[in-house]
Amino acid sequence: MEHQVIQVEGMTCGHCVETVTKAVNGLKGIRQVNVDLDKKRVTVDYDESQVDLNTISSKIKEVGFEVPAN
Ligand SMILES: [Cu+2]
Repeated sequence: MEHQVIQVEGMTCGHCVETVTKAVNGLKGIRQVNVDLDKKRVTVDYDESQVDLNTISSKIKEVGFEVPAN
């Protein structure tokens, strides 16, 4: 199991949190998603044999948020 914290820009309210949570949860291999609106962080636990960080970041961008490259 992989544990990652992703910095996400553009989330402003509970609706954004829900959008990101649902989008990431919809990916195969995701075990847990937690969005911290104040810290602009998405914490995710996932099965690295089924999904990777790039796929998760792409999904977050797809639903309208920014994931600064690091
Ligand atoms: Cu919002």
